[in-house]
Amino acid sequence: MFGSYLEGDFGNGRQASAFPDLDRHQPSVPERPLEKRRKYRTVWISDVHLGTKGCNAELLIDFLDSVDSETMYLVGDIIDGWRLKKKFYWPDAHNDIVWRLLKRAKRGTRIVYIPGNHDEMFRQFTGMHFGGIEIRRAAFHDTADGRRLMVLHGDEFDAVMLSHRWLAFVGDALYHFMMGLNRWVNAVRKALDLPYWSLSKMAKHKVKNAVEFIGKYEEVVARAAAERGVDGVVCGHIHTAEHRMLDGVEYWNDGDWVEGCNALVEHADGRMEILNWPEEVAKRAQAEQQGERPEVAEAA
Ligand SMILES: [Mn+2]
Repeated sequence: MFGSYLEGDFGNGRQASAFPDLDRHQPSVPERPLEKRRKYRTVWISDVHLGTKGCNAELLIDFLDSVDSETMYLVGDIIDGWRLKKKFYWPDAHNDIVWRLLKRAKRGTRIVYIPGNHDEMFRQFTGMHFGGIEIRRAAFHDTADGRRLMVLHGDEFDAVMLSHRWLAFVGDALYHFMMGLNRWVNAVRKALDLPYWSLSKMAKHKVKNAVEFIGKYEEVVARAAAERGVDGVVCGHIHTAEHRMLDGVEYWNDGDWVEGCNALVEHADGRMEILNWPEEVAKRAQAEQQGERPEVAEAA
């Protein structure tokens, strides 16, 4: 009866086709078939920054359509609330990603979402479930070979690294604000007959120390993991995919989907690997060019 109402003539010459398609549930980029996906035990991704132009949605969609896992950790900064608050930006591709994550949870993948600092608005939902997705402040993951890993976004350590805290803001609007402040500071200095002093130049000089900063960050995170008595730690936040052993503690960073486009995966036997998705796409294209059937390549 309801169906005939939707499909019927409204009596005013308007056909029901003008009615929105209430059954539409497909993403704008159609999902690729499930059978050809690589299977992993666990997948970790973070720093996707949905809601910003920086997010590499196309590559992430390709990744999600190529890979499946029993468990998936979303290690923070998935949605960039900071930028969205300033300027609303939400292309269809970003819905396609959310659609794929919800669909994956529905199909049975255990998804644990650990909000980061850019999506800290979701931290208030810690302990709750959303479309089958568990929201946690941090998690402990047991690998197939019996290692225990602490999983967290990693902004927790910004406070420990106070002297470098400004780095969290570089590349963001605050950097521009800082340059504005620079002009203001110098107007005051000029009025006081003091020489020009460049705040942004100092910041740029500090960027050169980024390598040193990253190294120090990794040590701080690994030390915190050691104090917790775990075998290792998985985090994101600094947009630098990495695997290091620090005083017997494994440090893993799953990178980001803004520049690097990396994911961390665990194979069935517990072996872990950082995937660089642009490289994986290039390898796939090369294999296709050589006329290899992907099924054959997979079986090899
Ligand atoms: Mn972050």
